[in-house]
Amino acid sequence: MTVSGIPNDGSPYTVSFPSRSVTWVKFRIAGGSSTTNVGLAEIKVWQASASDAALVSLNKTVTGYSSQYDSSGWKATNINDGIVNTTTSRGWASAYGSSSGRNEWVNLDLGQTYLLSYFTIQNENGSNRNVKDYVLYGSTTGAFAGEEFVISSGTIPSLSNLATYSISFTPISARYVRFKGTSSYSNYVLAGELSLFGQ
Ligand SMILES: [Ca+2]
Repeated sequence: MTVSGIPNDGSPYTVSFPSRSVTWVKFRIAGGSSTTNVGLAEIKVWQASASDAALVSLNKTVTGYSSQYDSSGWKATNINDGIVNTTTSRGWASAYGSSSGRNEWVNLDLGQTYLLSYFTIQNENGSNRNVKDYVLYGSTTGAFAGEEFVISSGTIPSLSNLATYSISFTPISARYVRFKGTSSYSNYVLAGELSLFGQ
């Protein structure tokens, strides 16, 4: 990025920009203030904090799913529509099956790459039927054909009606994500709402 207006009186100058994941930074001087000598007393690069993260998955495109219980109240696109517990959108539920050994997933295209740092799962209303063991994958291509990487995995507790559970992880960049459930507290891999937070 191009920066201009750096003061010449010793006072600090703060430059904000969208977060990026990088290993190296280069500061190149393009012009000085008044002499042929230019310099810089100090440069500090700040790490983005989780508190800067915003909801980045709301109503983003569902690009695929393993199964859905029906095409209305429990369809895959209900997983990130911001709605829980209405007759038209109760959440995403997989097809009926065992409570373990499942491979049920929903893929999302976030529209651009974000530095993701945490997600929340909100349970449906009525009973504790939510997803239990999960893996959240990321991908830069959306293929999920071997190029994907694990963002976070673990166990979500049994949640009461409409309860929300938050899981943080080491921030990582991804545009495409797959939320996979391998077990559940019911015969459905189910989430009222999945919310991804990043910047
Ligand atoms: Ca929903």
